[in-house]
Amino acid sequence: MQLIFATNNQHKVQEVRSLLNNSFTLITLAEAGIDRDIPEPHATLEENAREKSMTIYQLTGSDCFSEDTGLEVAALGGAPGVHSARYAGAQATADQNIYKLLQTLTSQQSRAAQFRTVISLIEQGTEITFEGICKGHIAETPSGKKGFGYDPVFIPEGATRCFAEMDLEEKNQYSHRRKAFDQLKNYLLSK
Ligand code: ITT
Repeated sequence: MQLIFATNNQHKVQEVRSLLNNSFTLITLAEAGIDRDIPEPHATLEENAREKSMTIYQLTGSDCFSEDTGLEVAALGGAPGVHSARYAGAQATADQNIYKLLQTLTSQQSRAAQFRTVISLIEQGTEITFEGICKGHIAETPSGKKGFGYDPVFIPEGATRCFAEMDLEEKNQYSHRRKAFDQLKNYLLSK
């Protein structure tokens, strides 16, 4: 079975490729000959994930999936959440987003946070969704150079180091993305 992964984030492609067994063959947008920015205009991860997967399904007619991920900080009412990529501005870098997050949290007691991934799979025009959550907390200062996004400041529950200090194999033991993909793979294998 072949599925197009509707993402322009190469870090996500790398992580998801590391999680594939024989459940399906992943085709990137580049491999499918698609070069376009997919809009994420909505207020929820679920709606944005559907926008991305439906955009590519309508373009190709091929089964595909997308995922939208947000970092949800309890003391900030779930922010940056769906706005995680653009927290410090439309063109913000990961470092700028992290800086804003750490500044915002200086006055907060709780640093509890979670990553939440929503996968939207489109099979012959019909959507099915899967969710993965990784609970943890935001570190006082960034550490590590691995991973991407907020990985230098996120410490998952049960660990003492940030995601950015872990090899991918170790991040996968905890990660939101791995949990959501376990469900996608189980669904595909059970058919
Ligand atoms: P798409 O093309 O798939 O939309 P994106 O980079 O826009 O890629 P998202 O909107 O899903 O992806 O992700 C929002 C941001 O959340 C992303 O840019 C990262 O900064 C951050 N993020 C997502 N997954 C992460 C992870 O596993 N670790 C750290 N940060 C992550």
